[in-house]
Amino acid sequence: MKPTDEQAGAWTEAFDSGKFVRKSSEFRDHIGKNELFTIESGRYHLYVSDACPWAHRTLITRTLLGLEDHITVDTVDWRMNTNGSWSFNPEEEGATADTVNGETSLEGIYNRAFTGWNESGRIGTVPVLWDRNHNTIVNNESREIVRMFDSFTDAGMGNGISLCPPELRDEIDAMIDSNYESVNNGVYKSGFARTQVAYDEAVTALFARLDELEVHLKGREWLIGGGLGQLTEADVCLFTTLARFDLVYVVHFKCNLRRIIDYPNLQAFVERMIDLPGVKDTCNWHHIKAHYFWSHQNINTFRIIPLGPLEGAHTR
Ligand SMILES: N[C@@H](CCC(=O)N[C@@H](CS)C(=O)NCC(=O)O)C(=O)O
Repeated sequence: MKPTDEQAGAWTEAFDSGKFVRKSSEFRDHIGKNELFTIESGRYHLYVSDACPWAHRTLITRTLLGLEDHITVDTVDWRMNTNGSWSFNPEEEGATADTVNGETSLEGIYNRAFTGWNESGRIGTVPVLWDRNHNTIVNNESREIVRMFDSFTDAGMGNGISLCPPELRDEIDAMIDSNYESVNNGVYKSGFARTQVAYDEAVTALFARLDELEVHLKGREWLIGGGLGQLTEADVCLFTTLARFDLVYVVHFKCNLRRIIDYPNLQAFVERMIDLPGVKDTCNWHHIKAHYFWSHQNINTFRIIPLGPLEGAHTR
């Protein structure tokens, strides 16, 4: 049975037997693979929420690849409305106006890209990759946006780093796949579960995978490659979930078998990522914490934002 939007709270996703089921992203074009969307400096724009782990992947990748001068960014307010919509609010610290289209909400962007969007009842997620030339959304799936940014490197932009070298691509994809349902989406499946069975299942799978990753990272710095490994998209995709874990998911999503700080190798991995040049500046701990506890009123009725924890990734 599908709940009404109101029952679903802040989320537009469906529920199946009490399990949270994430909807797939709507815009799936690719810069560089299609004549419409050629690789050009200054043409593409990211709309992000600093709170969102999926959007955070695109911000970190932009930074690590040195694409700040080539891809512009606007940041929504951390308050997601109860219908799941995002607003632009330049008055809020760390948030901006929509500097490209002058919209006041993200729905406005989706409506520009897809006439009738507003009437369709859909809200629109971050991240969004916008094309100034065609005035449309290229893509709103973080994993694909991250991959596209690597092709800017091939076109001679940025600092020349690749986070997805062709010879590691299959390994990277397999690692991202292995972490997606259990960890990245797993925290949401735990937090939004509507039955004990659905919750138990999600949390068990989540921690089983974290246990495996803890072993995998023993004696390594990065998830992929020989020796200590090499930094790739797989690290970025895992990091944005782990960085939010102790601050938010342990309490808000009831992911409390252990904390990341209790896993020495996972904690070292999180700290290593934060210490990479520019990454700490992409971590807006206030937006992250305030967003979840305030926005999901269906699981935190009085919007109380906890004071702790005293230590964790956010104090790095
Ligand atoms: N599959 C998408 C998921 C993006 C997503 O779910 N973003 C959330 C914020 S963390 C959102 O904008 N939710 C608003 C809504 O569902 O209405 C991706 O990886 O880009």
